[in-house]
Amino acid sequence: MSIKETKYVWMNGKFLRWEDAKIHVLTHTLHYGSGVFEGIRCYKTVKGPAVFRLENHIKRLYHSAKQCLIGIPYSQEELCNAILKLIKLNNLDECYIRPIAFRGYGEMGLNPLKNPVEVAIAVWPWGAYLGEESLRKGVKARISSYRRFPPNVLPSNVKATGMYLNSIFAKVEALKSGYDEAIMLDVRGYVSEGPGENVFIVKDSVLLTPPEHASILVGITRDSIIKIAKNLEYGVREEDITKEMLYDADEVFFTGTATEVVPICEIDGKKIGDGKPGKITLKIQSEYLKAVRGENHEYEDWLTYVT
Ligand code: PPE
Repeated sequence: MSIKETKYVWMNGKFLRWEDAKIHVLTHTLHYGSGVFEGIRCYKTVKGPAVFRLENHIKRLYHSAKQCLIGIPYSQEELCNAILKLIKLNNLDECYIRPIAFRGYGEMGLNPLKNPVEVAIAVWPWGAYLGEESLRKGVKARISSYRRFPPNVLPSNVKATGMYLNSIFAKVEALKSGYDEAIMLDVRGYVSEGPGENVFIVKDSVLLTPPEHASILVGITRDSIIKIAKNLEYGVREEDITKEMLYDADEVFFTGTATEVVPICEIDGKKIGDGKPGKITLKIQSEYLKAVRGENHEYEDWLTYVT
C-alpha cells in the first residue's frame, strides 16, 4: 500500500511541503543505517485527535539517539510540540507519526560523528499494519530462520534504522513462504519478537511475554498491554518462552504501535488453540482500542490531545 501523502513534513525546525522534504543521495544514514526513529499513532477521540503515549515514544527516541551518539538539537518538548502542530496543520484525525533523527550529508565512511544530525517528522494515515482483517481474523506466522541479534552484536532496545535489515529479512522470508508475519528467536533459541512487533502467549489465562534479555525492543504497546491485562486481573509474567510453549499456547498475539493487537492463529502450520482468535486476546484488543481512542478513562494519562 503506497503512502497516503499529506501536506506538510517537519524538517530541521521548519514545516516544508511534503514534496520538498528531500535529502542528498550521499546522506550518511542512507548508506550505513546510522539513524534512529520512532513509530507513534494518533487516534480520533471525542475530544479531537490524541497521540498515544507521546512522551514515552519521544523518550525512547532520545534513548536510541544517545546510544548512537546522535545529539538531537531540539528538546523532547520541542519535538512533542512539533508533532502536535504538524498533525493540526495537516488536518488529520488519525495518523501514524514517524520522527527520525539521522546523519546527513558531509563525510563518507563509517565514522558518522562529523556528519550533521538532521531531524524530520512525517505524519500520514496508515491503516492496519498486518492487513485490514488482521485484527478481527488473526494472522499466520512462521518461526524465522533469522535470529534476532544478541546484545553483543547490536542493542535490541535501540530503534536504529540499520537494525531493521534483520527485520526485513525475516519479514520477506515469511511472506515468500506464504505466511503473514515472522516470529524470530534469540540466539539462545528462545522466542524474541516479530520484525516489528512484540509477542505474547496466553496459557491457562496467564499472559507470558519474552523479557528484555530475549533481544527485544521493549515495546510501548507491550507495556500498555501488560498494564491492561493486570487491570483485567490476568496474571502476567515476563519470562523466556520456548518454541514448544508457543505451539502449545492457548492463544498467541502480536503487539505494536503499527500492528496494535493482532491474534496469531497458526504458527508453522500448527493451529494455536482452536485456530481462531483467542477470547482473552480479543478482550485485551478491545480494551486497548478503547484506551487509545479515549473511551476508557482509566488510561486518560496515556493521551496527549492535539488541540
Ligand atoms: N519490536 C520491534 C522490532 C518493533 O519495530 C516494534 C515497533 C515493536 C517491537 C513494538 O514496539 P511499540 O511500537 O513500542 O509497541 N515497530 C514500529 C515500526 C514498524 C515499521 O514497520 O516501521 C511500529 O509499530 O510503529
